[in-house]
Amino acid sequence: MSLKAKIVVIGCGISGIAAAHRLVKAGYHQVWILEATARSGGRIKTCTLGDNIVEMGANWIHGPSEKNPVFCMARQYGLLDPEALTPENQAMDVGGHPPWVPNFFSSSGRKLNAEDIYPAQEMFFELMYESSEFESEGGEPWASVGDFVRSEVQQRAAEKWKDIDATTRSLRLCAISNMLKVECCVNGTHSMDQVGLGAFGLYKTLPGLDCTFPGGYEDLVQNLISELPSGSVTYNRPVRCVHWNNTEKRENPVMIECDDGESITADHVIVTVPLGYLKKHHSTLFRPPLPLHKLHSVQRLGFGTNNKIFVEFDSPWWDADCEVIYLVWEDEDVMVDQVPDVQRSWIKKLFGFTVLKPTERYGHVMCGWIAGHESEYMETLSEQEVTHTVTQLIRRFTGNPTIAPRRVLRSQWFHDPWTCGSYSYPAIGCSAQDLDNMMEPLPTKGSLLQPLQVLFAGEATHPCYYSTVHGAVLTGWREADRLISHYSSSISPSEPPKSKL
Ligand code: 6YU
Repeated sequence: MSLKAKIVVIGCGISGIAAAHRLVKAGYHQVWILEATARSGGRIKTCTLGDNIVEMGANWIHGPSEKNPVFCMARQYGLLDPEALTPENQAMDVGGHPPWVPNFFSSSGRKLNAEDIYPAQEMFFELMYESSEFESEGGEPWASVGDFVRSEVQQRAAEKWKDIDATTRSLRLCAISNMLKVECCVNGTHSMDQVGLGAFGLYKTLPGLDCTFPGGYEDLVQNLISELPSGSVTYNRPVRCVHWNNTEKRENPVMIECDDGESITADHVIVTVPLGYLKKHHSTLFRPPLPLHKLHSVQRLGFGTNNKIFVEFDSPWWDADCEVIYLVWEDEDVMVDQVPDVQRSWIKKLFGFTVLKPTERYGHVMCGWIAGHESEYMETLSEQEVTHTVTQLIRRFTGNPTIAPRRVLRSQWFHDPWTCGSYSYPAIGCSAQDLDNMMEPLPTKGSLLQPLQVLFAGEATHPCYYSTVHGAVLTGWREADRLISHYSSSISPSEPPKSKL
């Protein structure tokens, strides 16, 4: 009888799809997804640049190994290259920092000797590792990861690099600024000064060398959607308000009000909208409003912007084995990851480019990465302005005034009205409790009201894999399982009434 429960999922990103998929597989046949846009996938978004496939959102399977559900599904659907499937690839544990072959260029147009920079990289990785230890150790000597890094580099550099020449030493400090900008992209934050030192270690990595989907990340989405009954997803149907504890229609405790005026009743709703959207719209999205402790966690958790700028060339200007290009500004030896005048020099926040590999598949395409307010400003510029600024940047750093991109394409996640940024991070003042609060269903425990009216999934509700696709999938499954076990443990489940969407 419980299989007749009417369940509405808000959002057709991977967490919403995973939730619906799990429920349908368990035999629930009144499961519907309401999606604001005309497409499935949310922050998984595969596009094309000329003949090339490019990912505007999620790019890699982070930690492709047995415990990663994205890896397991992708393997099952036959979506991965053979190298990604090898036991060696799955066993590689790189702690979230893939060992890419770098090229370093400086703002005076020089290709730098990587050997000069490696000691700075080594020190920085050590500090990242140490930053992640405070969560389990308790206590935090500094409020943010940025503060900790700056203070420790100053001390350690004074000791370890005391015998090296001033120019190399200054260059290494400039390289640390570059690495902080990389971390801003990884963490999806404006500045590492906003990432809580004590909470940084909440994020956990999985073994496995990151891999991509040769046919595009959306292949995973399409495979899962094809296993849902047709008509399960309603597109272009933004939800305006979730009325829970809906006393007027007692048989269905939840009433979902859509932007187009349509109202849909349900026994349960699984909300998977991004944290950025929640931050902006929580006050109108829920009636009654979210309980204070949940609302405070929505406000405390960080949700920043990380954008990509894809650039295609006729021929490469980087080494054949190069996998990442770092751009080191020689005036940044004070270890900064924020640009003072965003409008004039937003491009200084772009840390560099990853090179799309293999070349036979992608041609000569690189992906520029830029986080924070500078990235949000970049979104407001025309594609021509972005192309012009990126071209000037590359010419300056290579010292080659003739380099010209063939095509440029950038993402605009901050101005996407249904996402409002890229992904979540543990901001200063956050703790594991905030992620617990995020995933807590409504009404909250102890209430005598009908349970599990509103459930919460989505990347920002995972206790340790937030900001990832695998984290999002696991939260969708978690909330589906919560409902499945609720009904299977009920002694006499009440049959929800028949109703049509
Ligand atoms: C990963 C990666 N990756 C790059 C960039 C981005 C992200 N991620 P969705 O938003 O997908 O779905 C919600 C839906 O709801 C959506 O369709 C909306 O339209 C809809 N909606 C909203 N409002 C609505 C309403 N009112 N009514 C109806 N519908 C509504 N993850 O694993 N590998 O390489 C990257 C990357 C540029 C933007 C990523 C990556 C993040 C994932 O994309 C993201 O988590 C999931 O897709 C989210 O799915 P969802 O279902 O929750 O929401 C220490 C420490 C370090 C911490 N970080 C380290 C990890 C770094 C993460 N790295 C990311 C890097 C890249 C490159």
